Amino acid sequence: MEPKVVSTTPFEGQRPGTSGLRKKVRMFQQPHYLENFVQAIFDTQSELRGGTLVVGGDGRYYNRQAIQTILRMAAANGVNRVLVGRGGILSTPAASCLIRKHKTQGGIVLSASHNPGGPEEDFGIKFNAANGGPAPESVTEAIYARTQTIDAYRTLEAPVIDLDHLGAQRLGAMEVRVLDPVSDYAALMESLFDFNAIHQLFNSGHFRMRFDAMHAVTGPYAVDILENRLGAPPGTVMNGVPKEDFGGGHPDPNLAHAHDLVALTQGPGALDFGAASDGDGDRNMILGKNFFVTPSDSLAVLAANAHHAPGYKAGIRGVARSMPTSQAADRVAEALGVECFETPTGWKFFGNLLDAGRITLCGEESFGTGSDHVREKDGLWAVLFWLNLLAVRQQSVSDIVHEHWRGFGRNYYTRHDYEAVDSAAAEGLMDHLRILLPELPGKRLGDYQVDYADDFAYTDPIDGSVSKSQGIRIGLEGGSRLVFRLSGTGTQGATLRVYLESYEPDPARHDQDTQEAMAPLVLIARELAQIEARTGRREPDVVT
Ligand code: VG1
Ligand code: CO
Repeated sequence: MEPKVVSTTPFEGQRPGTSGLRKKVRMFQQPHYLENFVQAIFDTQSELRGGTLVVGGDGRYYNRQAIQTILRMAAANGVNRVLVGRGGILSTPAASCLIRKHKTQGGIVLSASHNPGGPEEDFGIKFNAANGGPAPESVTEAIYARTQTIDAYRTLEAPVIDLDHLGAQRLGAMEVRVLDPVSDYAALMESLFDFNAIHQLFNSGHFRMRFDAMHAVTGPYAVDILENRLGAPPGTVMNGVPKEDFGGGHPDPNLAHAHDLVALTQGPGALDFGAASDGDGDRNMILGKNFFVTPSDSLAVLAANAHHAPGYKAGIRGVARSMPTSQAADRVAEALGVECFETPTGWKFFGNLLDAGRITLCGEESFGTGSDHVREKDGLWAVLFWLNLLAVRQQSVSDIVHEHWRGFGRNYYTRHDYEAVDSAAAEGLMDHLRILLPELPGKRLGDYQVDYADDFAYTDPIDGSVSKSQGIRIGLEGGSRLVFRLSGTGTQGATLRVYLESYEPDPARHDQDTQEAMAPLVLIARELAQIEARTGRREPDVVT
């Protein structure tokens, strides 16, 4: 098994986006496409030579083939050992957990997260560093730069590695160890949450829940943790068998895509609790009986109640949220007297703050919540945190959130997505907003006066790196906000995201319908950005 060197030429557009390189499967299947990107990782991350690498993915179409390619290339590039999840399966948070627990030099995670899977759909790859987190921009930029000059990659001629049986195998001089993808992760969860209290809640006879794994990676994790370890009745996990095409759906846990689960929490006979996770297991949706918890509120409620979970009983050090996430968590941080950070979209921006011990909890409006236990957002972790809270507080989801609003006020929140918009039109819309920015402060928009308007830039408080143009932020009097940005995870045209937030301190006004409460702001956003004129779209494709 001699390493061989294969000549290649660069592909355009291999710059990682919000979370790795995501493209259509067909793109990845072109000869040398995946190989070039993987070689760029090995060429720029020299500590992998002689080191240990974690490899796994969300099980989508092309996962197994990509893993075989990566294993052969890892062996040819002098990696000493690869830890891979059985069947090639690792949820994103479990990959992060393994990197940290086994102190590896990094990991390669294969996923396009919430995007659909299948031969005509999406695939993705990203590199996580030794802290378990997505590589920071300095690293992703170095990888990208390498893809633009690459002229060869190294691989081995070797038989296919058996990924379906636990144990060690050799590939040239490298060891491939196939691990149970669930056990280390489940043990970590058990160390953070009160499993006895949750067990009792399941046994109380008056608590019914479902977890929707959406035919994606969390199925095996949820069955093991919820049903086997915590004693939830069999069938609690729905759509629990991972499929290469996620059963044809979008594995995106939101009100639009997890409609079956949402229906189970509504009307007569509604469940007490519903939860779902996404393709790679890092997102979560939390539902109560006839009640939806916005991800922004979820972060705020968890921050305010963290001391109820054993892993956080000493309290939290600080909180961070992505810029478009509502400011609900800021109020909690203020009340607790801890720091609060506003970062650009994408989990990679939380890594330094977590490593430095400045924050314990962090979250994004896009159904992402997490803590310093790993360096990725973590879907099942959030679900277990909520179950821990419900078990300890003995209240319904709705009661807990209403009580939270009474104490802190309510941040009404909605996100409107316009998908597969013409890229030039979307860029034009953002440029138009950028030109408007200087004249906005002090101006009236509908009933609101503009406090500030900027193109969000972030200086990392730990390493001083600067990230510019992270979205248009328009702050209105009274704490309301409009935010506009273009997605960095889409694979077709551009996706315009419009994020709207309105603050309501008065408890008498905490039970309005969200879309009704937000309607005036929605109109302002549409007009200001000239959405219909510039994109031809009257209505958003997805409202969450
Ligand atoms: C989206 C979300 C962002 C999230 C990212 C990756 O990015 O908005 O908050 O971190 O997806 O999540 P964008 O650039 O499309 O808005 V996941 O679960 O797809 O890894
Ligand atoms: Co995801």
